Amino acid sequence: MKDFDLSPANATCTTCPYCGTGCGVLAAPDGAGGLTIKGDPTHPANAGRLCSKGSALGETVASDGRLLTPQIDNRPASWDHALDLVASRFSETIAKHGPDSVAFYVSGQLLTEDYYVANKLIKGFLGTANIDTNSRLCMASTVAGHKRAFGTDTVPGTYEDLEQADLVVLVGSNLAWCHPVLYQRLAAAKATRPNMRVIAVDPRRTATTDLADMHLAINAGTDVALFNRLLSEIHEQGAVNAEFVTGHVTGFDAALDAASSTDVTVTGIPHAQLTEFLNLWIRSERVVTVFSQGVNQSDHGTDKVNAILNCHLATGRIGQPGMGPLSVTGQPNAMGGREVGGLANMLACHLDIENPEHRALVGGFWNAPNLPDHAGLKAVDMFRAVSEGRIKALWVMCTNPAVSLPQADFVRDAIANCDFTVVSDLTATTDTACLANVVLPATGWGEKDGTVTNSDRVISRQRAVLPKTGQSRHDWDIISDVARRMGWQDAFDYSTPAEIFREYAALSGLAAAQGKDFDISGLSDLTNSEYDALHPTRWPIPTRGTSGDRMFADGRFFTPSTRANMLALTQSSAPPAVRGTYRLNTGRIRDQWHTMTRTALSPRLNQHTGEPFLEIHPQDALAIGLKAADLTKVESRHGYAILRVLITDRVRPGAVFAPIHWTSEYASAGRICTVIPSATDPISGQPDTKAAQVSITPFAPTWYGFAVSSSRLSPDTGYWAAARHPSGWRTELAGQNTPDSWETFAQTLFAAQDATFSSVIDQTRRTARVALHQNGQLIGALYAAPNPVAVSRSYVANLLGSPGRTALAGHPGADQPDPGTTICACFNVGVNTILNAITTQDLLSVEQIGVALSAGSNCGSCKPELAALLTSARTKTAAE
Ligand SMILES: Nc1nc2c(c(=O)[nH]1)N[C@H]1C(S)=C(S)[C@@H](COP(=O)(O)OP(=O)(O)OC[C@H]3O[C@@H](n4cnc5c(=O)[nH]c(N)nc54)[C@H](O)[C@@H]3O)O[C@H]1N2
Ligand SMILES: Nc1nc2c(c(=O)[nH]1)N[C@H]1C(S)=C(S)[C@@H](COP(=O)(O)OP(=O)(O)OC[C@H]3O[C@@H](n4cnc5c(=O)[nH]c(N)nc54)[C@H](O)[C@@H]3O)O[C@H]1N2
Ligand code: SF4
Ligand SMILES: [Mo]
Repeated sequence: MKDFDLSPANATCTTCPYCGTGCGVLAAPDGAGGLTIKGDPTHPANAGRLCSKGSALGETVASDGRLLTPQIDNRPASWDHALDLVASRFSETIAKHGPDSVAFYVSGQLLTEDYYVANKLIKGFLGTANIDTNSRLCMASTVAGHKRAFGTDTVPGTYEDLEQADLVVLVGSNLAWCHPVLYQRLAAAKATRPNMRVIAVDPRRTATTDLADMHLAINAGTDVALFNRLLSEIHEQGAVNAEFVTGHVTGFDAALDAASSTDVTVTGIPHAQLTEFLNLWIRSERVVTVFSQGVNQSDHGTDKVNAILNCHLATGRIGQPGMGPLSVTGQPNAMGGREVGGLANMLACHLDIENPEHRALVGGFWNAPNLPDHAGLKAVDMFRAVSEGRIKALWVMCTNPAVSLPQADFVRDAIANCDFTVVSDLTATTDTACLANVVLPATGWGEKDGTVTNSDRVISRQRAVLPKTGQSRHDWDIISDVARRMGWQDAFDYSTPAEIFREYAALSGLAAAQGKDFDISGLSDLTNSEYDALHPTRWPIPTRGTSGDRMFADGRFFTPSTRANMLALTQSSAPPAVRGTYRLNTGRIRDQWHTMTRTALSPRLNQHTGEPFLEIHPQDALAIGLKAADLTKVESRHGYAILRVLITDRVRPGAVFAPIHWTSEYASAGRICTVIPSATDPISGQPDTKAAQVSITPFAPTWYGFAVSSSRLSPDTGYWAAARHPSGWRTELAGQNTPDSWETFAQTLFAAQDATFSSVIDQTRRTARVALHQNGQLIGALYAAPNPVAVSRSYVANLLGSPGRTALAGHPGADQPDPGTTICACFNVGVNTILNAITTQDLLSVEQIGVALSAGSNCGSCKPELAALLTSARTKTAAE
């Protein structure tokens, strides 16, 4: 790995475009089309740290595959032509069918300035509130829960609270993989304060639960029962903060009544462990409860959120150092999008669309004639309306709904059949962009300028460090241009993001005068150069030079009475399980980001997990007849996916887990949202993407294969999954018709005219190994067998581009060690190398592994896995 010479003085200070931790990044062009990257030591979120995804950012900015010009019906077009078409089709549709016949579907990855302009155009000028965002799939339950309890969508605490707490409870959060730098901050704090306790509440075992002091393996969907029990216990033990409740809370008695009648046994948490948890929570004054998608993505996610908030309100543990509820946001600008009013039921600056005074205020400020008086359609309903033809013109920006929305096949078909669809993205090959009439090339991270807000309300600048790719344009610029072409020249006469930011900041001052929390009016007169130089700063910022701190320190909330609301909640009962079905939980893996449009471009990020998989308990695998590394068909009435079986007791019997990331770009049938129904939380409209009922059957191919190749293959087999490797590509294959001739099959598969083929075909065992050489170098190899092929994958992939004489063997000779699957993506260190070093060098800690092999010593994302390997190696030694 290269030694970086980046200092804030000669690099660009910007922000990571992935998770809501919001790490500061230093970036400088590397002269080869990429960037060198380092954590920004001055940024308050990360103080120089980065995770594996952040560290690999430089590998994801190359222009290969980027969309260079606008496209109309898959053909290049000029911007003029494309934007005229968009403007005229939206105008005509509105004229003919009314404003509610058009919609925008946007994203928590847009910058605040992009988001503000999109929201202003559709709500202020097109006259409909049909704008929703992928945050509906992500944070909507938290937004609704916060609003019910606090009157506004306010995150009370800061990251420092995590470090100052005596107890941190992680509910439905795989922090070690999904907010790795926050996790590292937590781990570092724990190392200096050993009395600090971390408890993880999650139905399955994860990298996060492995390292927690206690894992409450709760029955999925029963978090309300757990926190209701906690509320009753707080009361029973006399731990209610009577002064706080009397002075600052309403609804305590009703909440307690409802809580007292909850049956906690539905959680399945053993009695002794439950008692320990309750006592620890009650005795620790400084407690932070972190929550994420195991809470939000539920058909009663808002109740889950309020069940947590209730306990903090009853004890007054909010707004003070080291205590409070902390919703960790998913996307880099999930918070900014909420602030700017990107959800269908909000106006900008936390104002409400259904409130006539708020509407008048925003309408007046925008000089907008057309503000709708009702909320727009939420994501799931929006795509239903598209399917039913009620929405006839749709503009999707910075999100990939054909992959990430429940009932993904239904959504894909709805988009394909919509009268007019526009997609703004970086490439034209995403599952969604492929369906659009018009595809507009947006600038990507590294090329654009603006602001984002992270999970603890810190606003940071993203800054351009590279020139624009091709003819791409900034999202705010594209939207403003369309608005001007529709006739609103003055309202959208922006030429810099700074102008948009100033306008937005000024509006927030008016909202604050209405009693709203979000106030950045202190930044409304920034000059362009001050905006460019803006340091990370936490809102509220009512006056220049101030920076926000914890909210609610004075016990005053943003309700009319200034009191917070506790809610009476009942644990909703789970729908009856259908015989023969399994409960499908879905989530993230360490090194991929969402639909992989960027992280899959980095070879090193693809070495950790190279194909879509299904975690299934050994007992269930046995009952279904699935063996390790088999393929399985996961199915519901909405669709199916084909995944690699990973037999593990990390999931419990009856439950399975699959990652959300794979798309048609990287696997034949890896889109897991195809099987997910569109059940939503009735209050927030957030879909429950963690509890589909699915059937699981073997996908019984007649042959399995694995190929490595210098260039990408386009297999036409029953199953395939492709991943980049530093030397080329790795492709998993399987088929239901065994080829008559493996040589012919290989020739078609590799399509390499000038290569020399050598092969070993065993007709009796029905196995085949084929190697391709060109100019004395290995350019491809194929291994096929009737069972999952046992070949040392990283070993043969590493042979690409070398003479590769051992390629046909498929595994290293006795004198060459097989590194095994990559654990440390930064230094490419495999599992076998690590295990071998642990035993031969008597390594006892993650730090010692770092010294011996460098593994874990850069971004630290693999530290949880290193710790797990140490434990397993020690357990093994102890058993020997
Ligand atoms: N590596 C990586 N990091 C990411 C992302 C990514 O794509 N890749 N995406 C970002 C985004 S947008 C988001 S929203 C966040 C999400 O971050 P997380 O919410 O931490 O991630 P998930 O894996 O979706 O789900 C978290 C956990 O919820 C558990 N869970 C499921 N059902 C229940 C339940 O009923 N109760 C409880 N208590 N737990 C349950 C799951 O088993 C899972 O381990 O991650 C962000 N960070
Ligand atoms: N089953 C299941 N489904 C889920 C979830 C789950 O846990 N389980 N999680 C949900 C959650 S929390 C989330 S956040 C969503 C995420 O799902 P999506 O938002 O659909 O996923 P992304 O891959 O982030 O899509 C972003 C798209 O924008 C493009 N893009 C990147 N930068 C820019 C830019 O600057 N401008 C423009 N115009 N385009 C850009 C990318 O190439 C990509 O195509 O998935 C949701 N779906
Ligand atoms: S934790 Fe990782 S993905 Fe999240 S912002 Fe920081 S570097 Fe980016
Ligand atoms: Mo998310």
